[in-house]
Amino acid sequence: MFELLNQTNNSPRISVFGVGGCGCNTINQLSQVAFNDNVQLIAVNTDYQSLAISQCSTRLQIGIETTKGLGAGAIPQKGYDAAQESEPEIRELIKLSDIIFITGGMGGGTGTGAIPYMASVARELNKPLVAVVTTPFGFEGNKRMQLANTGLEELMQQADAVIVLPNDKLGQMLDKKITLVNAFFESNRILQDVLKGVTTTISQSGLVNIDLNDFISVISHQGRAVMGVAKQMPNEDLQQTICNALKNPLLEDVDLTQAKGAIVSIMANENIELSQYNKIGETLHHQLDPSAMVIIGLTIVPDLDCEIELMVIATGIPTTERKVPIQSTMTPSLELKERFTESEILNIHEFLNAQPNNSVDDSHLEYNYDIPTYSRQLNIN
Ligand SMILES: Nc1nc2c(ncn2[C@@H]2O[C@H](COP(=O)(O)OP(=O)(O)OP(=O)(O)O)[C@@H](O)[C@H]2O)c(=O)[nH]1
Ligand SMILES: [Mg+2]
Repeated sequence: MFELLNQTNNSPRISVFGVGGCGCNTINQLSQVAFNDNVQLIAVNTDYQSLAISQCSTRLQIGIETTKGLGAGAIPQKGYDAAQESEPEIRELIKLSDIIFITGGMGGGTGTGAIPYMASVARELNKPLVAVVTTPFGFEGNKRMQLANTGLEELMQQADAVIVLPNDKLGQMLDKKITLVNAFFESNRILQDVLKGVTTTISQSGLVNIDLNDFISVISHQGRAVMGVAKQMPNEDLQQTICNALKNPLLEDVDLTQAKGAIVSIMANENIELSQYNKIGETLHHQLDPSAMVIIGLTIVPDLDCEIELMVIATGIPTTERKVPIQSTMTPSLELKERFTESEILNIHEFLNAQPNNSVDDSHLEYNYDIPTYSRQLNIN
């Protein structure tokens, strides 16, 4: 005789940390979207003012002693110290999570310093972590780019998968007259779409199920990663849809043929054909490293607004950076401390003044955007 056991809700808990001004903007944007109860959004900042306007219910002010409620002044060392000061709270939040997404901008103080530190805590606690970070616009200056690169290098040593969104791509790929706020909105939306895909995939039981361990297996291929979502409309080419999901033009250019793993979530109505399902697998195998581990899940959604919707995360794309063993979170890397001691004050006034007039409607932005401090002073919003 068998008896079905009562099952408690044991869907994985997904925590999304938005760190610094950029990270909090993303979290504010995500707060407007309905995720299921297993997703927790957490705004993390040194800057009290930015947290005060955040619409996220879980907010963590880090480094109260270190920055006295101000930002980290584009000094990553301060962001690092702030995270270290608040390690007990960070640790508690991470312990409660099964999967962690961490997002923010590299090049400022808080995100650049705190994100690698937080990733090191997650690593120590053995929690899978995907970092989604921006790199600065070229006009923000070489020094800022250098700080961003150093932060990114440090992050690569701590995080499982690192997805990079170069802000310069926003200028290249989007309408030249787009407002700064709308451009940020587009970049932050990539994480929004993928989160939606990941939560649907992992927390619902699909026809072909993907569970937490599948996710961990793919994510643990350390390195750069890409992610994306694409829809196939009637009469559209399925292969093209797969390419669209894999090659979002706002992501950094990576060599997909070296990707060592991919997780693919397919949503389709009940008419999906076996040949379509096969084609997705085959196309991915052709695009990635031949030895790549590809896990494909399928969820039947009867009222889908397209033929097929795909969410892909491809991982394990090598970079030239050397991986080093994790540092104990209690003994910060001296090397990192030294690298983050200098910073220049950013001056992009001239650039912003040279921008074309805003012509794109931004009325969909119902939340307060934390415009980076440099432009806040100029009252650009
Ligand atoms: N794509 C995108 N990039 C952003 C956004 N906000 C800021 N940035 C970028 O992120 C970088 C870091 O800026 P912030 O996130 O404001 O810096 P911070 O981490 O708060 O650092 P401090 O203010 O110095 O403590 C900037 O140089 C911008 O390139 C955003 O909403 N979207
Ligand atoms: Mg800030």
